[in-house]
Amino acid sequence: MGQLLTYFSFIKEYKKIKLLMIGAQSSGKTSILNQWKYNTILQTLPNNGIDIAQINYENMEFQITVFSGKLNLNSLFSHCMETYEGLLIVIDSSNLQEKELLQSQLKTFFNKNEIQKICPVLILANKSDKKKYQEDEIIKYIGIEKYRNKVHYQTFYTNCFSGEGLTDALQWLYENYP
Ligand SMILES: Nc1nc2c(ncn2[C@@H]2O[C@H](COP(=O)(O)OP(=O)(O)O)[C@@H](O)[C@H]2O)c(=O)[nH]1
Ligand SMILES: [Mg+2]
Repeated sequence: MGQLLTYFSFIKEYKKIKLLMIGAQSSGKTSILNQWKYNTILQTLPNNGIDIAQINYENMEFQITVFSGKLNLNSLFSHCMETYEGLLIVIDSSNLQEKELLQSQLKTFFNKNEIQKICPVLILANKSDKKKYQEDEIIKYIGIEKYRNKVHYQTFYTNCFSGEGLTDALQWLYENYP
C-alpha cells in the first residue's frame, strides 16, 4: 500500500494553462507552434487574426491564443474575456520592427488582463541563425522592464529550423506552473 501511494505521488495533476502569444508579422509565431506540435518546420503563410493552438508538454496543456498581425489588442480583449496566465512574445532577432505596436500591445495586455499573480513572460528571440541583436537590446525594444513588478521574464534564442532553444523554452514554461 505504501509503495502504491509513493507511486501515485509521482503522477502530477493534469493542468491547462491559457497563454497569449504576440509578435510582429513573420517573426515566426506559426513556425514555433509547428515545431512544438509536430517537431518539424512546415511552410507557413502570412496570417492575420486570432488562432488557438494547443501544445501538450509533460502533464500540461498550454492553450495558446495567437494574436497575429497589426490588429489592436483591445479588440481581442473585448471578444475573448479570458484571463491569460502568461504571455509569449516572439521577436525576429534579426529585425526589431514595429516597436510602437508591440509596446502598445504590452500596455493593453497589462491593463486589461486580469491575472492576479506575477505573470510569466517567455521571450522567444527567434531566427537565431540570423541574429543581429543582443538580449539587452531586445529587452529594451520590448520595454518589458516597465512591468518588472508584474512579471517574471526569460529570453531564449530560438531557431525553427534546428529546433535550438525551443524545448528549453517549453521547459521553462512548464516549471513556471508548479
Ligand atoms: N531564418 C529563419 N527563418 C525562420 C525561422 N523561423 C521562422 N522562419 C521563417 O520566417 C517566415 C515567417 O514565419 P511564420 O512562422 O509564418 O511567422 P508568423 O507570421 O509570425 O507566424 C517563414 O518563411 C519561416 O520559414 C528561423 O528560426 N530562422
Ligand atoms: Mg503566422
